[in-house]
Amino acid sequence: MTDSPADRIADLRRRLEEANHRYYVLDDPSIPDAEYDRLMRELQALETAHPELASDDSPTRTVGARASGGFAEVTHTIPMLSLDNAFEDAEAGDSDRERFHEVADFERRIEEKLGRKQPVFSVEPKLDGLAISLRYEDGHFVRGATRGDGTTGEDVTANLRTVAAIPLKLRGSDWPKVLEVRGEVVMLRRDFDTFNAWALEHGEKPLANPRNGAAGSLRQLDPAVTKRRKLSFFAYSIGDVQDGELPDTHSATLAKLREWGFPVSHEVGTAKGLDGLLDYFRRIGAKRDGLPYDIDGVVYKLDDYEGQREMGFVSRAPRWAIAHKFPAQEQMTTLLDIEIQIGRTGAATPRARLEPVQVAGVTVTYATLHNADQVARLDARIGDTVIVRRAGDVIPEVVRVVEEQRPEGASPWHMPKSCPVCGSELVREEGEAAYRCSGGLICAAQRKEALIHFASRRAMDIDGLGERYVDALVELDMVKTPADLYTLSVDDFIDMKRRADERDGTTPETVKQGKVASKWAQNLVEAIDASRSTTLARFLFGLGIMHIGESTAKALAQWLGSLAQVRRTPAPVLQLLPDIGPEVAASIATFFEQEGNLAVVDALLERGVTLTDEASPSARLRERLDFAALLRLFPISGVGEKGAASIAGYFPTFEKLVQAGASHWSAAGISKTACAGLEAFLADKTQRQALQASEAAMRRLLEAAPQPSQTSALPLEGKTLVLTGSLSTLTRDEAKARLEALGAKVAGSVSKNTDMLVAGEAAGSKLAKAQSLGITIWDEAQLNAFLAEHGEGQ
Ligand code: D41
Repeated sequence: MTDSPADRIADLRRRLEEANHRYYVLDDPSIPDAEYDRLMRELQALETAHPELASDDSPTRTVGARASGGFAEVTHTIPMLSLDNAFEDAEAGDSDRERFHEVADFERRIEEKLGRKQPVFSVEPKLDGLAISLRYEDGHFVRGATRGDGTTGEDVTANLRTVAAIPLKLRGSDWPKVLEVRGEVVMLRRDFDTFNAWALEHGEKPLANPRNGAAGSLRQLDPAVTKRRKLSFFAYSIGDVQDGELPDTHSATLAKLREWGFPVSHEVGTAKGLDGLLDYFRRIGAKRDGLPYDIDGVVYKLDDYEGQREMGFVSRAPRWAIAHKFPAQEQMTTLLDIEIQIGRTGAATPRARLEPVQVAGVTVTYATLHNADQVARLDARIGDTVIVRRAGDVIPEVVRVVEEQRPEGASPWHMPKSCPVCGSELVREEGEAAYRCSGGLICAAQRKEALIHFASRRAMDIDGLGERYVDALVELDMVKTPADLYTLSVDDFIDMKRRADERDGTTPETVKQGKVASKWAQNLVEAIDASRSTTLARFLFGLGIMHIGESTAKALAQWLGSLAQVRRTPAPVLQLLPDIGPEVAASIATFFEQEGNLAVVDALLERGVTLTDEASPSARLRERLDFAALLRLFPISGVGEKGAASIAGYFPTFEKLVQAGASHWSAAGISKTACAGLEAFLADKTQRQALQASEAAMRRLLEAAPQPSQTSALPLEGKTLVLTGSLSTLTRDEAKARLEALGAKVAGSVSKNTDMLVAGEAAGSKLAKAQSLGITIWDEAQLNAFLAEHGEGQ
């Protein structure tokens, strides 16, 4: 920085003014608060060092910008003070006094000036909203104004009247004749979420954060708009007071305000001395993410007014209060590169490599950019100045680009055409945000991820085989697929460690420590061995089949029972299982169609992996698998749900359907269009084979499923049937015997107790009677279909 002080001051003032305008007037901040504070401090320091360069209109003289024009100006009878900030000192040592020396100095100054040890403070969360002042006369709300620059603000009375949290009439009766209450207007997180969900649905611009929500809503010219965006209010101090008594401590005043009907944060309290203040700071810090509103720190205020008067002010800030800020969650840095990460399933995600920057106490070098669309939305370009945010435990993300600071010649970013790890093409699936590497198991990135997933706790649970060892095993080409893990010996692991150490240039501990060092290798081999005995669900989950999470793996295991069944069940049959849609079914079937995958599965079994809980398919498959349900999954024109049911009623297997042919279909009463559709469908070899294979697989599955127990299982148990007319394919006696074998009682005459009439050729009065009684009537074809389906066919 070779600028003259005058140039630098001019530059800082211009940037701060711009930032102020964006923040206060447009509610569209351009730089993070921490950067703003840094610029402000630099300007203050320069102006102090060069008093000749001071100016009355410097941003150091006012806080915030003036009214944006739409609202009347209000001069605060008693100015709204500003708060000094205390930050953590990142470079200081470990003791509280060093780390929090700004707070320690604040507390010590008070102790010294008042000659009191361990003074009592009111302690409060520092809500991140918009400061306002509310004026009450004779208990009625008469005017509300924004803080503005502390001396003049904007009259937002009409909007504040729509804020339900602000009382229009005070409760009780012991309030002063004139009372000004100061506090923060905020948007609660849940109201922010609700509003944004609404905005997204209605194509409106979502709010950037709750603070902007509060500020933007309050400064709406139309109060109806303010009302729709739900705001809240919390009181934290008082201004003008006439004709009335107030308690003599701040904490008691807050209690009074609560009595009079003002919301006061539930987190307010009192604390003694520096230790008490820092305790509170830590307690609120730990609770921060669970609070209903955003806060950016806590505020300490000397509790007794007597002491406050004694401490007095420096310019506009009281010397009896200070804001202790949490480390900033947003920082500005340079985007050095956009790299592509390949995930376990091959998903390609762009991430930002950054000039390292401290964000909330952690060095951030990478931040997520989510996907290619997000990069385009942000218009992030290599070389850009970007804002990174880190909140709680979430992965840091790039939230904004500071376009004003874009270097010349920076060009828009595009997704690369090929995988940075294996060079295979990156493809975008239809309707998906993600690009994927098409390299499958040849891509080392996916290989590592596949192994880490395979070994993970919820999959094969190989204790101790973490990312570090998987990386080394893959990079040294010692392991290509999960099956290779089961061939590794203690010596292999020791060898791996030695080679990895050599490669990294670290001293091989294994050489130094000999026998002791092989203990970990022994443990690993034991853990791998222990994983050989596992469950079908864990094994299926561990294979890392796309779209197959833990619960789908469990369902597959429960319904199908064995790996062999999972392997050979085609997609349409899988789709008949609960919660398995076409995508999931296709993903499973496709996985087991790949030679490479099958080779890995076979190798795993050969190397001793045993599935301890394999069983037969579930008996309940009978409730889900039938030919009609299967037919419905195929695109047969003219055949809907009903059509499929009636086709399957007459022709219960693929073979019967094909053998019967079109003439029998129409003889069985299947409609012309359905017959034509069926014919066209069966003429398509691929379709026909798919149906045939599915039906065969379905039958195999049902055969493998245990028979339901005899007592409950007979399909005609408790039913009374009557036979009439002549049957062409079997005699009456044969029919009777078969029906009885299925549990039916076969009676000679029709009554209201008859459940079903089987009517053959030339049926007469029994048929007429059954019709008049509304009894179910089967023809010979239906009877045969039923007998065939239940194992009593010819
Ligand atoms: O929660 C807050 N944002 C908050 C702001 C608070 N709890 N207390 C505050 N107390 C004061 C003094 C000590 C000056 C009465 C404040 C603010 N001031 C404040 N808000 C904006 C500027 C100053």
